[in-house]
Amino acid sequence: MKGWKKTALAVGIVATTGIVGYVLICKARRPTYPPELMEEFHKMGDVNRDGIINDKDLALLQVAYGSTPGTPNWNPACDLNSDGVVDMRDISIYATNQGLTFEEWLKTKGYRKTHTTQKLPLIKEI
Ligand SMILES: [Ca+2]
Ligand SMILES: [Ca+2]
Repeated sequence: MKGWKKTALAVGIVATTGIVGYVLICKARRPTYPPELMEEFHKMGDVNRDGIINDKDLALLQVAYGSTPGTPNWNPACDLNSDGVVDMRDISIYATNQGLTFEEWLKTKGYRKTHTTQKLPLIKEI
């Protein structure tokens, strides 16, 4: 998902008179969304937690359909309403929100996206 996780990696090789070294610069961008927001979106139907409610989530719901804790196909991530069974109530939650992305949903809540950029230490070896 765009904006969910971005990683930039730059590698350069430096060659000077008989000395070969490398410089490695990494920048990692990670979302700073509160975990409770991500959990709330998960419970709206984002079973696989990839930031979009789509057919991949439906496929997981179908596999777990009819299951309860202890049955072979039980997947607690599919129990969207946390009632201990994966059934039509969970499918209904999914269907209501199908197609929604995490960022679209955040906009409806008036939440502004912020990211932190973590600059990793410069590694230089000669
Ligand atoms: Ca998903
Ligand atoms: Ca359920």
